[in-house]
Amino acid sequence: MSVSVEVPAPTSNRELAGWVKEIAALTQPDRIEWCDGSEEEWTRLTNLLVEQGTFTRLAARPNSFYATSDPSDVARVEDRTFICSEREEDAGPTNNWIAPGEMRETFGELFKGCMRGRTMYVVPFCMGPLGGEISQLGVEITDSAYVAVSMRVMTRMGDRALRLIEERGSFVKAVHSVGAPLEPGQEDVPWPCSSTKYISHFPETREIWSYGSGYGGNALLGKKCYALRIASAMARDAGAARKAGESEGRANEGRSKRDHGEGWLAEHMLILKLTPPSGEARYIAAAFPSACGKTNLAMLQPTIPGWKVETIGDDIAWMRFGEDGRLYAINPEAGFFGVAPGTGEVTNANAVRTLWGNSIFTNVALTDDGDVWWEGLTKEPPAHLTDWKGRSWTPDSDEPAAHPNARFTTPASQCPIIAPEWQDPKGVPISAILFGGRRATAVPLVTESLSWEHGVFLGANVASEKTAAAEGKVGELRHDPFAMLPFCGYNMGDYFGHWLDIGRREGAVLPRIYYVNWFRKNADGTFIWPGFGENSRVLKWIVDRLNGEAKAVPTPIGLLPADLDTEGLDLSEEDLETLLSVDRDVWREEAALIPAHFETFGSHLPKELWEEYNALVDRLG
Ligand code: GTP
Ligand code: SPV
Ligand code: MN
Repeated sequence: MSVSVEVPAPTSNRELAGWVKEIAALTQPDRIEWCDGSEEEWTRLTNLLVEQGTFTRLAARPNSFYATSDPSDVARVEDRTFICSEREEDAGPTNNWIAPGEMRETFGELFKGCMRGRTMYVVPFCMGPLGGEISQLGVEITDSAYVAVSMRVMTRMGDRALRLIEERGSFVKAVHSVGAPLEPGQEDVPWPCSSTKYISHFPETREIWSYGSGYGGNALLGKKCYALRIASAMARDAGAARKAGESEGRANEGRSKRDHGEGWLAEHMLILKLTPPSGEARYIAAAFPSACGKTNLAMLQPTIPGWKVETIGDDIAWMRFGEDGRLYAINPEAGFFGVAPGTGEVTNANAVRTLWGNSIFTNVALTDDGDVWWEGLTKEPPAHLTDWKGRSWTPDSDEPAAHPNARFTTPASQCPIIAPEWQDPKGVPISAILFGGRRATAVPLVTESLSWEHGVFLGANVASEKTAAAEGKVGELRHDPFAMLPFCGYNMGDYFGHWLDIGRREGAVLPRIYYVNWFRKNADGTFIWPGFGENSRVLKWIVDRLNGEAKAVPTPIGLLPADLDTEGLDLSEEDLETLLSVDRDVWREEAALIPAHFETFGSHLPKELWEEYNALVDRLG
C-alpha cells in the first residue's frame, strides 16, 4: 500500500502508471492508494467503513458487515447503461448507445474533480484463476472503499494480479466514481452516490467508465461490465479475427495477443458438477436471467438419493474449446454476489452455510442482536428488526424488512459444496447447457433441443418475467435472449451468429442444449413445480439422456421427458401433465411472437434462426 498523490506508482507497467496519473489529474482525489489485497488492508478499510458509518460490524458473524444503500441506489440501471462502440449498429438494438467521442466529452466534464475530498483506490484484479490461460486482467480505479473491499471478495485482487499485469502487459481499464465530491469540511454520508448515473463500456478500447452508483452490478466493474459486456466483445473479436484470416479488421490496439486465437463464450451462466450414484461426473452450465435461480441451482441439494451436486460458479462462465474439441468453462469470479431474499435453510442451505463470516450484506435487515435477516431466511421472522431503510420493523409492518434485491457478498471458497476443481485454470468440460426463465404459462419443465442450431434458437427466444435485480416494473414479460439482454457488449444479432459459429468449429464435441422452467403457475398463482432441491430430478433426466439411458417424447417444440423420476414427489397427475406437455394452441401463440422479436435484429439475425422458426411453425401445423 502506498498513500499520496505524489509518490511514484508501485508498478513497472508504464501504461498503468501513466493512466492512473491521468485519471488522478482529472478526478483530483485527496489521496491515491494502490490496493495490495492483503489481510491488513481489508482490516484497515473495513474499519474505515465502520468509522464512516457505511458498515455496521455484525456481532453474530466474524469479520462480517452490514450496509444499507441510499434508497435510490439498489439495482442495476439498465436505462443508464451504454455500449459506446464506434458504430451504433455494433451496439445493436438491445443496448443504449452513445458515440464514444460524445461520451468521452461528457465524462471529461463529469469526472472533473469528482473524487475531491476522497481517496482514489487503484484495484488490480484478475478474472479467473491467477495465471490461467482463460483468465483476464483488469484495473479498477474507484473512490469507494466499499467497492475496493467488495472487489477483494469477488475477484483475485491485489499484488498478484498486478504482477501478472506487469508480465502480460495488457489489462482492461475501469474507472468508477460514486459521483459525490466533498467540499472542504463537508461531512460524508454513509452511501454516497449521484442522481446522475452512467455505466458506459467502450468495447473497441476495452474500457469501462461508471459514474454515480455504488450498487454491485454498476460499481464492481470486474463483474457484469467486464466479465460479460467487455468479455463478450473480446470473445466475439477472437472468432472474428480468426475468420478474417487473423490479419485485418478488429485486430488493433488495446487487445492482447491471446484474443486472436479462436472464438470463445462469455456467458451469464452458473457452472455445476453433477455426480450420479454410480458413474462419471458431468459439468452443466445454465443461463437464467437475473434473480431467476442460478445461485440456487449451482448450490442445489438433490432430493434424489445418491446424486451429488458441487458448485463451480453461480453467475458467469467463460468457455473455450479444449484440444479435445470440448468446451471448457471457468468461473471468472472468486465470490458470490447473491440475492438474499428467498435464500434459507429450506431453499438453499449451502448458501446459508457459506455466509458464516467474511461477508458483506447490503440492504438486508438487522436483528437486535447484531445479525442479519431477510424474507425467507427463516420461516418465522424475528419479533423485531431494523429494516433496510433504518426503520423499526415488526412482523406487522407493511413493507418487507429487506429490499427484494438485497445481496450478500461472500467468498466462493466458503461454500461447503464448492468443487475441488473450481479454480482449475483449464476449466471443466461442459456436457449440457440449460436456458430458462420465469414463465407462469406455456413453457414445460424441461425440453431438449433437436440440434445445436435449435438450441441457439431456444436461447435466442428466452423470455422471462422481470425481477427486482434491475430498475423497472417487476413481473412484465420480456425477451431476454441467452439471459444476456442487459449484458451483451455488442449487437445481439451478431451474438446469435457467434453462437452458431461456435457450433461449426471443426472437431467440436458440443454440449447438448436444454430449456427449463421452474416457474409454471396454477390458476391460483402458486408455483406448480416445487423447485429448488427437486430440480435435481430434471438434472438427473438430462444426465441420463446424455448417457443414452432416458427416454424422450418428440413434440413440436423439442424433446420432453417420457420417464422423469417422480418417485416420492407430492404432485398430482394433472399438474405433472401440465408441466410435461405442449399445448399446440398456446404454442402457436408463442410462436407468433417470434417474428417481431427477430425483426428487431434486421439483417444481423442469422438466417439459420429464421429457418428454425419456420421449422417450428411447420411442426406446430
Ligand atoms: P442473479 O444473482 O441476479 O443473477 O440471480 P440468480 O439467477 O442467481 O437467482 P437466485 O438463485 O438468487 O434466485 C433468485 C430468486 O429465485 C430467489 O428468491 C430464489 O428463492 C428463487 N428461486 C430460485 N430457484 C427457484 C426454484 O426452483 N423455484 C422457485 N419457485 N423459486 C426459485
Ligand atoms: C444480476 O443482476 O444478474 C446479478 C447482480 O448477478 S449484479 O452484479 O448486480 O448484476
Ligand atoms: Mn447475475
